[in-house]
This record gives sequence, structure tokens and C-alpha cells, in this order.
Amino acid sequence: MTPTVPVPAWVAIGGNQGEVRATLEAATGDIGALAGTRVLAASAIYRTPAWGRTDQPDFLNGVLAIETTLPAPVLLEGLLAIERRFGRTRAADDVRWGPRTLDLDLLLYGDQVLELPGLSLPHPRLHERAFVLVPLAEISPELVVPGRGPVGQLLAKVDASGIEAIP
Ligand code: PH2
Ligand code: MG
Ligand code: MG
Repeated sequence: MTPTVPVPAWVAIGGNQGEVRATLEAATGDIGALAGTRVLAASAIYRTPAWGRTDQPDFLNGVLAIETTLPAPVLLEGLLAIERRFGRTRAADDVRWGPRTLDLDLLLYGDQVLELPGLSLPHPRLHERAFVLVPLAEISPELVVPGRGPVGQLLAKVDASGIEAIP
């Protein structure tokens, strides 16, 4: 259903290939330019040790708070189109959790709990990823992740060592 009132949503941004800082800034502009969408808050950009596969360069990560009148699947399609614009490929031999120029993950869409092919809300691994929770807690410390709890409590349970904001 298309919301008529804007829905708050949170998007994780990250990458570890190419001019990542410039890519993240440009992608943030592109997200704000999606139909019916604006960026309400952007976290600092953090340098984060690679999670899941450690044999790759550090990532830069951040989180955006947005509001949008796009339905969640349409918002997701817009995010994937922006990834492609910045050189993101999804080849059959891409390694899971491997290097990427740009990764845009829809973390939360209002308080919706949803399972569609290609779209799970809240993002199923958000609560275990310090590289998401640190920037999310910076901009939305009071946020409660449906089924998981307050962001601050989730952050207290993960190892955030090695994560630092970059100037
Ligand atoms: N993304 C991955 C795999 N590992 N590690 C960090 N620190 N940050 C990421 O964004 C990241 C990752 C695949 O999406
Ligand atoms: Mg990701
Ligand atoms: Mg992704």
C-alpha cells in the first residue's frame, strides 16, 4: 500500500572499494532525490573492520534516517538502482560478505515486520552488526527495533572495538 503520510525509515550505507567516502556522499544525495523521499539525519562516517569475511579492506559505514512516501519494496528497488549506478555488480560468483563499492541496506521501515523475497524487515542481521548499530545509535538512540529492543541495548551487546568516526 502506498503511504500518504511519510514513513520514517533507516538505511545503512557502506563500501570498501574505490573512492568510498565520495561514493557515500553522492549516494546520500541520490537517496534524498528519490521520489517522495528526504534525508532527515546522516550519521558520521565510520571506519569499521570487515565483518563476516576479514580478508578484505576496512569498510566505511554510516546510517541515514529518511522519510518516504514510497512503499518499502519500491524504496528498496530505488536503493538497488543507486548501488548499480556506483558500480555495484551482483555477479553469480560474488562472495557473500565480500568487497563492494556501495552497499545500501534498508534497515527499518517504520515499525513494519515483513518477509518478502529479497526484503526482510527489520534487516535480519542489524542487531548483531556493530558497524550498523554504532551509527544508528548516534542518530536515533531511542529507536526500538521491532522484535529486538532499543538500539542502545543492542549496541551494548556487540563488540564495537576498532570502529571509529573519521573526520
Ligand atoms: N558489509 C558486508 C560484509 N562485511 N563489514 C563491515 N565492517 N561493513 C560492511 O558494510 C560490511 C562488512 C557485506 O554487505
Ligand atoms: Mg550489507
Ligand atoms: Mg546489501
